[in-house]
Amino acid sequence: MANRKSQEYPVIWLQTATCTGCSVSVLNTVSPNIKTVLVDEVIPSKHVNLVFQATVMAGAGELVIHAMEDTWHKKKGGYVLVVEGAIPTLGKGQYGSIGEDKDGKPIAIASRVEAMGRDALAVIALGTCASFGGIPAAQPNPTKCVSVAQLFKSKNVATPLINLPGCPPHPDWFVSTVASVLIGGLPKASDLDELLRPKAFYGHLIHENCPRRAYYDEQKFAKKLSDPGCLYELGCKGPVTHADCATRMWNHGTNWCVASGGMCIGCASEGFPDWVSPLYQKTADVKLPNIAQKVV
Ligand code: FSX
Ligand code: SF4
Ligand code: SF4
Repeated sequence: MANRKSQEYPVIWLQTATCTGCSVSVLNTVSPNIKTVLVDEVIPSKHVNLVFQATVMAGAGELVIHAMEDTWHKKKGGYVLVVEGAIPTLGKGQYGSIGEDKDGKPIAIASRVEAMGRDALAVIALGTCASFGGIPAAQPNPTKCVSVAQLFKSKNVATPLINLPGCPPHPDWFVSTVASVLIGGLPKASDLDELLRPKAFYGHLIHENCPRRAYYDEQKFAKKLSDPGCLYELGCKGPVTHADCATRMWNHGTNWCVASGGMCIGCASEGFPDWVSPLYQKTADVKLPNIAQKVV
């Protein structure tokens, strides 16, 4: 347990238009495990206080909404807001709301994220939906979903924002980001790329570190997913997706998409899912070294 002198970092985690896959992924963190992250001192003398997270908190209803709003008002400028999911901007809460106003009317997700984002120390957009819109914002986008960055831009919210895409994101990407904020404060501008992703995790293309890269360079392409060979002609999105899955791997280093005989569908890319669809079709409009003359 965190000791009394430990410095507390309140975290409010809002789930918006999401499948909850981001929560499930982060809860599966192995090292450190989720108990250490949430209950113990993940960094000596500093600990996270997860005030609101609908999937894991024991309470419900007014009690938890009150706890959330209490933290928002009393810790203004001192809490971290995590947003999981895209933000529906159509309607007045019909497509997603959190709590009610004093007249009993639902408070729309978009106004919650805007107001609580404005007062936060920093905002983490967890997952592709929060970072770029993702599946809820895919065409025809019936609820006019936007990313956190798009919402903040339209509402002039200037709070520091970190995007951690991935559908779902790797638990390490979240846990390490939180740990690095506890250790060294907010990331410097040079720690993030132009899409506000930490370069430590998203600094390279999947394709740069893929164990099948030698096949690609030799133009030995798989004809079906279970074949050895590069999966590019079957639709692999590794050449257009920035993430470290090939070296970090998933499930505590057990395996990852390409090594398991599947391919990268580009779940962490800024264009997922519209831009990388059809998933199982070659990305023919990308010019790649040593390949364009043969397959494009
Ligand atoms: Fe789901 Fe998160 Fe995908 Fe989106 O992940 S895993 S649809 S990124 O908001 O819960
Ligand atoms: Fe690996 Fe896909 Fe690149 Fe082929 S196209 S080398 S399978 S990342
Ligand atoms: Fe997503 Fe590609 Fe990583 Fe698989 S390899 S988790 S599809 S970014």
